[in-house]
Order: sequence, then structure tokens, then C-alpha cells
Amino acid sequence: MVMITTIKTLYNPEKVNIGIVHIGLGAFHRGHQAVYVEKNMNRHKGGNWSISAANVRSNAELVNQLTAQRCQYHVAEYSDSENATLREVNAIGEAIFAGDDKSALFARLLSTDTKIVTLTVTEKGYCLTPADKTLNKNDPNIQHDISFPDQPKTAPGILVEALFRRRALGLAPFTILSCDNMPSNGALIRQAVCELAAYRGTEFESWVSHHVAFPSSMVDRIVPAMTEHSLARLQQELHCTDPNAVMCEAFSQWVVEDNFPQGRPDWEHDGVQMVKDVHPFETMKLRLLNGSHSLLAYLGLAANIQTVAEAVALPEFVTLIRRYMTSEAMPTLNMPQGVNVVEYIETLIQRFSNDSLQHQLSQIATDGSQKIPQRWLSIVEENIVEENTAEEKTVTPVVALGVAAWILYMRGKDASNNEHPVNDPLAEEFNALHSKYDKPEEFIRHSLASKSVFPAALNNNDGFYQAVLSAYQSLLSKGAMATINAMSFQ
Ligand code: CS2
Repeated sequence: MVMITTIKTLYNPEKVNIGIVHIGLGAFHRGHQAVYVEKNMNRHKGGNWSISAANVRSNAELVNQLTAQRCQYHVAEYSDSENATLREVNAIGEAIFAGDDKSALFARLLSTDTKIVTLTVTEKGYCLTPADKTLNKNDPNIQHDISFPDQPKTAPGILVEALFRRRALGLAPFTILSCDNMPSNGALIRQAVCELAAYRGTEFESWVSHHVAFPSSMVDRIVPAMTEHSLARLQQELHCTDPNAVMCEAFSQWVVEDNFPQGRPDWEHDGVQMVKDVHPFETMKLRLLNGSHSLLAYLGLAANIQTVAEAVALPEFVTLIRRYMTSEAMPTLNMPQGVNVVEYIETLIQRFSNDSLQHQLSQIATDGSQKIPQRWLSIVEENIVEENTAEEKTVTPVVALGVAAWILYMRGKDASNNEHPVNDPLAEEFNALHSKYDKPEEFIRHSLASKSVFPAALNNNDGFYQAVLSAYQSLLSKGAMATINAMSFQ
């Protein structure tokens, strides 16, 4: 039996105005940002900050389904398997699928009412090279957007074209707010937009860099992708038959850099932390929460485990992530003022144990090449610089084990040679490396030399190489559980 609390919309959705355009309409947007906007409009009984939410590549089906329900949907927030809040949300005023025809999206982006454009386009949507964070000019979609700027395919290309047209019309720009899991995400979208804008002339590029604000933000809520199974559970447990509902944890956090020259909702009254510097929050969350998630994903999958809650039900995994967080990640963090790191870590472990979510490890494992640089590799890099050890001994054995498990996953075959799909932009590159170098020594050396993922300091670092190699060999010969055991209790 689940105890259900229900929360209804308190404003008339027909009487609000759209002020935010969001690109990347998935479960996370519906369960996180849209809920903060909903709370804001509930408090004001309406307002001008309703959202026009767009998908530009995939998921036209969700757009159609939402439109069929006038964009009303529900968010089921589970504190645990016995307590949930079912929230009605009307904060999305319209849903747009901007595939080949982007006219509806551009109409919104050019509206004088649009003050903010928010993004959840995932790490790869920024079209930056993971290792050095500059625009990836080898990306065919970026090449397309450089050659045909008025028919953009990428998120940075769409933003540049919209800003170009706004400037030509004499309109003020909008503020671009990144809500993706990357440190300094505002600076990253600025980098992509400005590099691309430079192809439209230096004058325009200078207008963008002087007039467009790119605040950073740290977003946090565990919102797994919806499945038939989770929809069926909502129906059974909460009597909710909404096909667009999302299921998530009760916890939610949004820390936003307060830099909105075109105006913003008064989110500080809705639980959003509006701050001057988001960076300490971002690194804390990425290295502790997301870094642990990635460890659970690659090692859990190697041990044939399917969900986060199943992994942390095993004491070995809890010991492993606790050790990673306290001995490897924590020493590199400048914790935000007022946050107690020990409590933060314990809360994370509790959040991971929320078994009502059934958060699939395979979902977290997606796009690892875009995720591990900011989650793990920056930790190793900083440790190397700080230690400056002559013998190059690695001080981050758990990250080395994680990297070994990631490389194993990227082969597309587990230790027993059972195949699995690899959903990652660099899947082919790593598959080719594996076919070319069948000796573990060579495969690992060449994998770590991949400049698309590993920073220069790790391309040829002997201590790190030895640690990854021995972990990889142990994963192959002893399997994941024995490897973790040997490491956690040594
Ligand atoms: C996860 C995140 O899929 C992943 O990579 O680590 O989506 C995670 O659930 C969120 O960042 C939590 O805020």
C-alpha cells in the first residue's frame, strides 16, 4: 500500500503566458524544472513563465501525446516504496517537435515574451570535444550548421540562428540557462555558441559574447526514463492512468547562478537556490552523486545487476562507493558553504537505495565517454597534479577500477564474451581498438591514449595505466564481485 498525497494546479493554464523555451523535453525536464515553474505559477496563481518545450531530434511521440492532453501531466514523487506525492503539472504550455520543420520553435525563440531558453540536451548535445571542451568540428551536424546556418540541426546551431535573427529584428537576446550535468555548464554552452557564432562574423560574435547571459546551474533529481513497467506501477499503486506521467524521487535540488539580465521568475521562493557561484555545487554533485552512479553502472552491469537499488543492497557496492567518495572525490572538493559532506554522502546512499525507482544501470551507462571526464577523470588529474609523485603511483584506485569497467563495457562484450549494445558516440572507436589490440596491455594503453576522452595528463601516465590494467585483468579473470571484494577490504 502506498500512502498518496495529491497536489493540484492552482492557476488557470489557459491564462498564463509563455516566457521560457526549453529544448530537450524528456522525463528529467518534466520531473525537475517544470515542477519548479509549476510551483512558481501555483504561488502566483498564474504568470508569464509558462514553458514552450521542444524536442529537436527524437521523441515526437511524447510531444503528440502531451499535446493531446493539453500538456497536462503528473509527477509521482516517491520518498520510498510506501510514500508518494502525485502532482498535477500544467507548467508546459505547449510542446513542439522541431524535426525538419523548425518554424514553430523559431516563432517562439523570436517572441519578445521569450526571456529565457533552458536546455537539457545531454552532454553530447553541446557538440564539444569531451577532453578539451572546444567545439567539435568533426561532428557532421556541426559541419552542417556551419555550412547551412539558417537550417540548424544542433542545439548550439539553433541558439545561434535564433540570436542572429533576434539581433536582425532589433530584439534583445534571451538568457541561455544550461540544465545539463556538466561543471560550468553555462561556460560550456557559451563556448559552443560563441565558436559557432564566429562563423557569422566577428561583429555578431562580439554581440553574443557581450549581450547574452549564460548562467550555470546544478540540477539534481533522480528521474529514470519511463517504461511500460513504471507506467503500469503508477496505475496500480497511485491509480494514475496518465501516459505522460513521470516517476521520480522526492528529493530535488536546483542551484542557479543569478545572472538573468532579461528577467526571471522569483524562483528563490520555490526552493531554487539562486547563488553567485554554482561551481562548488556542481563539482560536489557531479563527483559524488554522478561519479558513484557511473561506478555502480559499469561495475554493477559487469556483475549482472540491473538497478541502482539492487547494487546498493549489496554491502560490497556501498563500501566501494563510500570509499570512492571519501578517499578519492572528497579531497578534491571545495564544498559549498553550509553543506556537510559526510551528511551529503549518507543522504546519497539513502537516495540510491530508493527501491521504488528501479533506476536502470544501463541508462546511466549510456554516453559514458561524455560523462566520465567530469565525473572521474578530473579527480584523477587533480590528484596527480597535487601528488606530483615521482613514481606516478595512482592515488585513485577506485576510479581506476571504474575506468577499467567502463573500457570493458565499451568493448560491447562482457568478460564471458556475451554481447550487449553500447550506446555511446565513441562506441565504434573503442570497438575498433578492441578488435585491433587483443592483448589487454595494448588495448588498455591505446584506450587511455584516446584524446577524445582522456585528458593529456592521463594519456601516458604509468601509475594510472598500471592500475587500470590490473583492474581490467582482474575483471576478466575473477569477475566484478571478487575484484571489488579484493579492493574494498584490502
Ligand atoms: C545519472 C543522472 O544517467 C545518469 O548519468 O547519473 O541522470 C542522475 O540520475 C541525475 O544527475 C541525478 O540528478
